[in-house]
Amino acid sequence: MRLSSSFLPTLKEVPAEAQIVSHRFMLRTGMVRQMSSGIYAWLPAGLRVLNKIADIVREEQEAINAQEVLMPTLQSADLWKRSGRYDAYGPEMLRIVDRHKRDLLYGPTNEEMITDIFDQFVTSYKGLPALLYQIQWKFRDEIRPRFGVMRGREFYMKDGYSFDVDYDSAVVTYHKMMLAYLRTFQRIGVKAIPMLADTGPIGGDLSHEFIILAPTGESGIFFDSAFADQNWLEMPVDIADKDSLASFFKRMTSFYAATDEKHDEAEWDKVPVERKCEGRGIEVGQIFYFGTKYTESMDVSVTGSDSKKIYPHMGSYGIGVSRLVAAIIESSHDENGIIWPDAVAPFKAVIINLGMKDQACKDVCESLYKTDPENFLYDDRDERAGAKFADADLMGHPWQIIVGPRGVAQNIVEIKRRKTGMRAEVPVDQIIEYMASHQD
Ligand code: 5CA
Repeated sequence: MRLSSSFLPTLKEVPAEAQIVSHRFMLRTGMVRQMSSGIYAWLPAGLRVLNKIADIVREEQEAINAQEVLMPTLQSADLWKRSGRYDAYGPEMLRIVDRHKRDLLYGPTNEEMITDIFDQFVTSYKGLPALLYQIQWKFRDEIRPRFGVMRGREFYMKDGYSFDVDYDSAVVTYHKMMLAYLRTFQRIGVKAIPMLADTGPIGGDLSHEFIILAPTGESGIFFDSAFADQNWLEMPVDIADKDSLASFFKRMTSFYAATDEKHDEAEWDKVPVERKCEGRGIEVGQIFYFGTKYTESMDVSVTGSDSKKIYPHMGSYGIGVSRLVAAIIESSHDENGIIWPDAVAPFKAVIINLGMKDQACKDVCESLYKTDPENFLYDDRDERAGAKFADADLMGHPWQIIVGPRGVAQNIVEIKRRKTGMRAEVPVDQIIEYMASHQD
C-alpha cells in the first residue's frame, strides 16, 4: 500500500480519553475510532490486524476439526427464556423490541442458539461429537466500557461450542481445544498462560482463562516461568489419540499458574524461587466445560446406542479477538510506539523513501515495493525524514527499509528491526532474503 494514497491517518496528540498505552497507540495510529461509548469503527490498519488474528484463530480451530458457522448477532428472547438465562443475564444484555413487539437481544454469547441449531439436526449419538465455532460480533452493555477495545460494549469474539456423548469424551474435546489455544496464542506472538478459572454466568465446573502478562491487566497472576518456555507448536501431540492428548494436558497443568482468585500459597511455595513470576494479566480467552447445563434446561437430547435418551455434554470456548489487538500492544510496545509481532503486523515492512526528489531512490523504492505490494507499506509522502521515522516506530512495522540517496548510490539500503533496534546495511537485491533469515 502506498502511504500517500491510503487511509492511514496518524495523530500527533495523545487523545485525552485514552488512559492505557494500547488505547493511545490504537487511536494515534488510526486503527480504530470510537463511534459511541464502547463501540468502535475499525479503520484499515486496525482491520488488517483484526483479520490476521482471526485467520490464525481459524486455522487452529480447523486443525482440531472444528467447523466454522456464522450465526446472527440478533437473537430471539424466546431461546433465552428456554434456558432460563433471559432474566438471569441481567442489564449487560441489550434487549431490543421489533415492530411486531417481539423481544430480541443482541447476542452476548451463543450457547442457546447453537444448542437450538444442534437440536434441529442431530437426533442420534452417531451425530456426536460435534464441534462448531464462529467469529462474530457480540454486545455486552458493560456498565463502564473502558480502555478502548479492551473492554468494549461491541466486541469481536471467536466462540466455539462442543457436544459430546459423555463426560469422558467432552474432556477429550476440552484437551484438544486447550492445545488449539496454546498454538493459536504462540503463533500470534504472545505468551498467554492458561489458569484455572471461575465459570461465572456461563456455568460449569471446568474452566481455564488465558492470560497475557501486562502491567495494566485487570487480574493479579502467579505462574511458573517454565510454562512460558514451552513450545506448543513443536510438541508432538496426536489429536486423534486421547492418551496423547491427556499426557499433553497433564504436562501443561503441571506448571503452577493461578489468578489471585484461585491462588494457593501452599502450592506456590513448591515453585523454585527463580521461576516464580508474579504480575498482572489480561484475559484474552476462556474455555468452559459445563456438561448438560443447556441441553437439560432446553431439553435437547439424542438417542444413545441403547436407545435411551442422552443429554449431550457441552463446552464453550471463547477468544476475545478484538481485545487481543489491544492486549498484544500492551505486552509489546516501547515509548515510541507499537512493536507488532510479525504474524499479526498490519504490514510486514515499511519502505521509507528519504530521497523523494531523487530518481534512483524512487526506482529502488518502487522495485522493492512491487515485490510485495500487499504486505509492504511504501512511505512515499513528501514529509521530513524525522516524521517518517517517528510514524514508522509508532505504527510498529516489524521492519523498516530506509532508502536514501547516499546508500542507493552504492546499491545499499539500511534496514531496521523494530523489535530489537538492530540496524544493518544490506545490498538492495538481498533485502527480501535478509528479512526472511533474520526473524529474531
Ligand atoms: N460463551 C463463552 C465462550 S464462547 C464466553 O462468552 N466466554 S467469555 O465471557 O469469557 O468471553 C470470551 C472472551 O471474550 C473473553 O476471554 C475476553 O477476551 C473477551 N471479552 C469478554 N468481554 C469483553 C469486552 N467487554 N470487550 C472485549 N472483549 C471481551
